[in-house]
Amino acid sequence: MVDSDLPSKLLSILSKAADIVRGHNFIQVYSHYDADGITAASIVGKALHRAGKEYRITIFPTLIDEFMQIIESTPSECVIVTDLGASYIDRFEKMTCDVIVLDHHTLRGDSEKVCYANPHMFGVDGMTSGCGATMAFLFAIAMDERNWDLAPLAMAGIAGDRQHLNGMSGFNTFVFEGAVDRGLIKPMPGSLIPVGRLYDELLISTDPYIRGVSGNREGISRLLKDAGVPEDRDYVDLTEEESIRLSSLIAIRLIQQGVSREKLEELARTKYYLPGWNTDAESLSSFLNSCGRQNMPSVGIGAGMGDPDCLKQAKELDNTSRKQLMEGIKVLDNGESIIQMENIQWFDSSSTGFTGMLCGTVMSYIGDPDKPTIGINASDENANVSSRGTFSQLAKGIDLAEAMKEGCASVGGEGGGHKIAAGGSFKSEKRDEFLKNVDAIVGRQKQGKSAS
Ligand SMILES: [Mn+2]
Repeated sequence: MVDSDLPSKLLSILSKAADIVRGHNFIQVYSHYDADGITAASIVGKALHRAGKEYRITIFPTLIDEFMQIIESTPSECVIVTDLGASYIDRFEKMTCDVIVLDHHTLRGDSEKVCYANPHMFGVDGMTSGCGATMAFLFAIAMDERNWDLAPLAMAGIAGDRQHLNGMSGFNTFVFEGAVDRGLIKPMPGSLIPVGRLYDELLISTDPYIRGVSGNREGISRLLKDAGVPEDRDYVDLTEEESIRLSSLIAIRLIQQGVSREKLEELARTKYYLPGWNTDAESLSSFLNSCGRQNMPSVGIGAGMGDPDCLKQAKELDNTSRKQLMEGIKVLDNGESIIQMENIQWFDSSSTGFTGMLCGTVMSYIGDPDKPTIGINASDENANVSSRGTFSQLAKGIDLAEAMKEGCASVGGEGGGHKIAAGGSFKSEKRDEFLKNVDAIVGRQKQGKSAS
């Protein structure tokens, strides 16, 4: 694939962004704290470093009014916003400095004044076919062709936003094919078996979450014994027969658990090995994600920009958070913690955090596959809400970006995101009212579809 496969309007926006940056000595970068946001910021940081620019990177957990005010009061004459910003274009327009926004969230409007690139502007789906890191990467290669070596980071961002699940599409294809041609990414066949030392991985892996096995020492020993696989085996050392026996047993257990065909196919997805990082894109994304979640995004940025000590620390943070996530899931998998409403199901994550990640696991492995899952952390004055759906729910008319936007607004909060995964915040005391409203909104969305 060559540049001509990208829309010419996008190329002109990106080259304008590159020109703007070349005209400044110092650039302030703002990004999101998840794996996509951290890879996007690392890519931009590397590109700025190579261009001899001074820069500063600030990471936000989400873009709300309070953080928007911080951005608006920046003394910097040039600002780059990655993996955030789509909802605030009108406010960026009013800023007097140069503003570049590289985002992929739901488009609320274009801009004359802000140098803004979003896949949705070009008929490319920002939920599946171009993420924050993709847009940051396209900007980086517009700055300098040498930045192609940052493609593995973009791939980790793509994996972080789960845009690799159904294969590469849209702008991601451009990044992927160019990186494969350059030997920077090597696709590997998929498997239900977690990568790494099997016993250890089964103890902390939640994708798949195998009921009675994952996080359960006895269960793991029994599964490995039934499959005739020694406990100290590593994924890469499995014989073909061991691999077939083990993946068959895992598949049977997941089917008994009620896991959808959609999810099983997703689990057997292609993995993307990154030779320069000696790991795969999903694992790198998990390392960086854990840094953001544990309030150490700077470690993630350091790791993303290639610092070996930061990468080591990121791996340790990842191990810790995967253990905590497993504990959170085991608590939810007791049959009572997930509360069923007419059109949605929800759980309280106030004591554990990890709201979004728990939401994804509940949706795939524990909850009712027909209802969107909502997780609410109301441990502070302001509650954080996450929601996850499935592609088959979207086909029935459900749109969680709209449901979160409308539901949060109905109780004086703010929300948004993607149709399949969205979130927001509102005053914790409004929790029950919010749930009642979202239940009604999702009900209306389903009715709208069946009526049309
Ligand atoms: Mn993103």
